[in-house]
Amino acid sequence: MYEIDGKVYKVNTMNKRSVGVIGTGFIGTAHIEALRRLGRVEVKALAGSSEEKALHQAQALGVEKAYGDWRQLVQDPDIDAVHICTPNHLHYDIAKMALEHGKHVICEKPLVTDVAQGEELIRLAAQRSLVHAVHFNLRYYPMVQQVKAYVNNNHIGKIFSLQGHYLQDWLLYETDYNWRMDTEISGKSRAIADIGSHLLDIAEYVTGSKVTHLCAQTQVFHPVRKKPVENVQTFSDAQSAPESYQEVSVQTEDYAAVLLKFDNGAVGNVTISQMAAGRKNQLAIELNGADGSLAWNSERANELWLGYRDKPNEVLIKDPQLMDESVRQFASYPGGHLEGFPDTMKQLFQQVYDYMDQRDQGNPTKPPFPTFEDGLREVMICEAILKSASENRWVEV
Ligand code: SOE
Repeated sequence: MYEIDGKVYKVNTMNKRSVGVIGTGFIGTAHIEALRRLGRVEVKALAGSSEEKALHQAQALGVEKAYGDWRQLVQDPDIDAVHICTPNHLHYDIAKMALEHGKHVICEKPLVTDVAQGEELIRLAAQRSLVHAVHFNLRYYPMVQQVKAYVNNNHIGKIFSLQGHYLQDWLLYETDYNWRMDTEISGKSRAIADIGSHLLDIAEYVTGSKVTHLCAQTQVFHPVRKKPVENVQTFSDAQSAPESYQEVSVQTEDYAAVLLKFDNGAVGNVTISQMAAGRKNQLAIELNGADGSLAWNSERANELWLGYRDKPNEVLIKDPQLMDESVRQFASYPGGHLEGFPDTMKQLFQQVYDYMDQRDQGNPTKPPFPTFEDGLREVMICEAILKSASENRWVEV
């Protein structure tokens, strides 16, 4: 209790929302860290693919409850919201059961592995009035928000074209392996669903327009890979000895190149690859408009390039004071204090948990964060890309 100018204040540390995180890999850990930065949320439970893994992780991160089966977490009456950070094939079953048990759901991308599943989850969440979000966190880089603000206030005029890429190199060698190679676990698409979905989400988000038609080519550069006998973590640098490999065939794409048409008349092209040596994890996007251009990439996340025909180009360095007022909230630190990947997650979760509070107080607005509708949108675009590539023609989205 505090008394200031005769008024009594009490910090409420009791009514924290209880959250459960399913998945003990790199992204599950990142969710837990980001959630803890919110203050108003308590990560009460985690679930892993075995009791041993869950216990180990709970111990390492100081989480009270550890479950070796996600169903136990989803049925735990103490849990209000569930974060799904598992391999893709489990997203639908977990989200469905969580919604049926009245939990809000925050799910990793891709939301599901086919459109019908996504539609069902959206119906279910609406019936139960539950909050649903998809982890398109890359929207929340402060400079991506600033791109959107520049587009909204017409800084670069009518947009003619968009170009972008999402490139990684962690799957370059035939000896690189991850569960994402397995169609049963990852779904029919790999590079597009895994990283292309972020890029296409940002493309539609910042331009405020939708892709209507696309024409794609996809490529599997290593149709046979050497799978280590031991399980490998995402982005693991562990090198196994050759005798511990087994050869497996891989059907999902390492690469995709896609031509796009947008409903505002703009056109675009994007390249997605998980086999681009030297590109660790680079999402880049450029918009070319009638009055200027904007370019940003995630490996120089705090810089935004502005290009002009008739005056010198500029680089805006992230600084809340210099950002559009409408998006300053997405930069938590002053200029010169770099923000990155973990901050994007904090910003997304901040909006999701604010929204839950607003709803509880009876003030529902339109969710400002990516929802299951946005998740489904990317699944549809992904299916269209695969269809276009296999039929060798333009398709409608
Ligand atoms: C692996 O490709 C991965 O972790 C993606 O799943 C994430 O969404 C991306 O942020 C980084 O790369």
